[in-house]
Amino acid sequence: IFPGEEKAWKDALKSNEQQLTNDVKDVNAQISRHVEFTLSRQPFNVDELAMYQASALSVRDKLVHNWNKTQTAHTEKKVKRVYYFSLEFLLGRAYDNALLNLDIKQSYDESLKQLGFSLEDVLDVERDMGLGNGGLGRLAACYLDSTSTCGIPAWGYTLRYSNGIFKQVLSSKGDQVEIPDPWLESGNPFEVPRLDAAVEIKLYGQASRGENGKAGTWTGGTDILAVPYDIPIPGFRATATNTVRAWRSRGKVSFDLAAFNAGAYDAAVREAEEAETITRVLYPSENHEAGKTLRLKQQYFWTAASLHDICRRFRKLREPWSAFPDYVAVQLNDTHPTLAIPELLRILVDEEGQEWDEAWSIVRRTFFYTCHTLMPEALETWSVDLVGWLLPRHLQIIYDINFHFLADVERKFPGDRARLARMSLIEEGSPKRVRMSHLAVIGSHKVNGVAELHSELVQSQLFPDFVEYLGRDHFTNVTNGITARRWLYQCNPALSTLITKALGSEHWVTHLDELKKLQKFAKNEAFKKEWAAAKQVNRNRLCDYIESTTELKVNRKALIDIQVKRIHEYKRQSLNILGVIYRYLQLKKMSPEERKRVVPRLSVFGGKAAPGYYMAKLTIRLITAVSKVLNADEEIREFLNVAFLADYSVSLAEILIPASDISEHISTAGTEASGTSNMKFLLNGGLLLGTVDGANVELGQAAGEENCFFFGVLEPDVRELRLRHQAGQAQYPPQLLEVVDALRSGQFSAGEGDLFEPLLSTIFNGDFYLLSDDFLSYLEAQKMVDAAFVDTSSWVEKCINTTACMGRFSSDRAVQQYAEEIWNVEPVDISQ
Ligand code: CRA
Repeated sequence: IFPGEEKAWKDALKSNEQQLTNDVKDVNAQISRHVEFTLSRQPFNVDELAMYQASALSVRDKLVHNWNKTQTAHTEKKVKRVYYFSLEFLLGRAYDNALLNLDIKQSYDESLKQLGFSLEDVLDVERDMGLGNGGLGRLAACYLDSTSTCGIPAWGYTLRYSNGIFKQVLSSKGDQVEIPDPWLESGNPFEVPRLDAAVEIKLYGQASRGENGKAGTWTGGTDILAVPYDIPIPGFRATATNTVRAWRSRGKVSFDLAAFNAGAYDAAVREAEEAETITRVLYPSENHEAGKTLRLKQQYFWTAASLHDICRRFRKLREPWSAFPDYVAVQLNDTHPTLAIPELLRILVDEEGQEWDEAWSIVRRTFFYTCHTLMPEALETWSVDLVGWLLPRHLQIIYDINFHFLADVERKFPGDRARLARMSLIEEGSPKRVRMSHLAVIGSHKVNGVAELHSELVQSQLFPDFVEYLGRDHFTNVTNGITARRWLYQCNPALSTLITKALGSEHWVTHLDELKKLQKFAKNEAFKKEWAAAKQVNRNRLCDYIESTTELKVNRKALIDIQVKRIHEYKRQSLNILGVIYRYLQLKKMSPEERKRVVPRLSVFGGKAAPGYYMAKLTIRLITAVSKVLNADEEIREFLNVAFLADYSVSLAEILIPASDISEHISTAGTEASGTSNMKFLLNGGLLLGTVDGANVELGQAAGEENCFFFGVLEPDVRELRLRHQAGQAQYPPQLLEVVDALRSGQFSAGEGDLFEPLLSTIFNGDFYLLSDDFLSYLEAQKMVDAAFVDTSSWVEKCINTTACMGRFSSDRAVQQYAEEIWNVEPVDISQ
């Protein structure tokens, strides 16, 4: 395997390895080598950014070393790998995570000190990899972290958007303003470009079917280059290092010399520009599909490039195609990558000469589909005309799949025309549309929802016909999980240190069930004191952040109540802020003496609104407006304050999550598929205020309902209540009307009484998200929170018991469950 002299190579590689040691002196040398040779700088010329780059590159060297070992082991052992296709990977920052996973943070801290920098400041230079919108993208990041830690061979496939999720700033009026996020501006030391592994991807052109299911053709059209950039994902104290491969689009001919010579300067670069546009920006909406052409191009470009890569790897094994599913499992993260199904079929039939039936069987054993939402506005359909124009061969294949599929449905349910229409891959209408979720369900081996309640609703509400047709076993549940590395060990050193001290080792970081042992300390007064002290460290860190980024002065003893997530009507930030207004109105009625008996409260909000989502943006305006009024009210602000923190991100979450006393997960029952920040807050010793929805249900079962604050209507009642609203028979509680009156008076909108009318009118016109039905029980739950918080000792006990029960919500558990029950992929020991 070595070109040239084996000994020469081995000696050289050995000497490279020896240079990766972690003594401070060696680390100094490694960093300075990058300063001198990679950055080509002199010590006097090193600023924080340069130090970040040089030191991060020295860390990358260590990651790359493990990475190569991992990939070599996987290849030599011919293991089955899982490929996680996700249009979003919300990785956040990589540097601190790598230092902790490799257990070299102390050396770097000391080294940077000696070289004249503070590690903390240098870590702060890194920009978040914001290649995602929210839960779905962060879930992908947590899962890759866990595959590495658990030794499961995995690749993440995604797009390398040159602009990630937009940066959110607030205008002086308190409205959201979106600013681009060109995160790659000063380079990314954590990626490795693989220019040699670029592949060509076709769009448009002409297609023809083969006869009797034989090879068809696809010719003409435009070819675009897909260039991979690899990001190493280290396991915790493990050699195993998996990869996120992110594709960048490039023009095939970057410059048209003939056009340039003819004086057509624009035309000379147009084609390249158009090609590059595919990965120029992440679509900034969550749980909503706009059906834009560029989005479909992104989806095809990404899935085709990824499958190309996977097939190339498979061909090297020289196995028959029927063995493909023995080496390859592809997890489709929501419907976004569904085009992978007709694309693999196309490769097998048109390029590899497989018979249709055999090819379809290979496809169905390769793919697995996770459904992340029930929101009708998020379920993807693409117009048949658009698919046919962009991907003519794929449209034929989709029609052929549909033909065989509907014939089979007809055999099982003869004469049931309505059923055929409901199940068809094509929705009739004008225009006709391809239903991507139907294609994902029948082209996959298993379909899973992301929490128990959601998985049930996926079967009963979304795909009941498919459950009857394919059988119950085709559907399953894997409740989401989070990585304790980032979401406790890294973001909350104060609590992590305490837990490690109590449990005697760091074993819990990779075996989260061990937190159970904390229960025996729940009544230990000394331990409780330390627990509360750790929380105060985190509260102070957040309060410092708030005071340095907003004009607020906050009460550091106040109960910190946090709701951070995308702004969406179904997540009901409006319920929260209406509750805050109610609290304010009551405080105003109290005497100063009475007020002193009230538990002071700091309500923190954060989250981005999709740029075109009017109601969500108005909700932000309402929150910031209330914040201004409260903060200006000298009588009240000590007892109640509201902070809207701009530009919620992974890094900001790392500051917020450890600091909460209460966090709010208050979606209308049946609307939030799982939620994952709920798990993070509880893991960090905050308590849950939530509805009986998504993973809240299982969190409540695990932590014990006595440690959570649940309220609100239950999912089975939602339909009936909505009908009641539509029939105009709904009741509006006086407490809600009091708040509405205050808003209409202009008290929170500088006299502009109708500013928030569009928001209020949704409550009085159908109230789809059932604010009026849940308002009273929400206020009740908040009252119980206040009452419980007064008794500090029993409050801390609840927090300890909650954290102790979070083991099940580890993403290690989730990926192991996927590996065993869905992918049939085994962990690999890299050290042997
Ligand atoms: N928006 C759900 O809404 C869930 C995550 C991850 C979401 C969340 O409740 O926790 O997925 N769905 O499973 C989604 O993106 C396209 O659907 C989300 O992040």
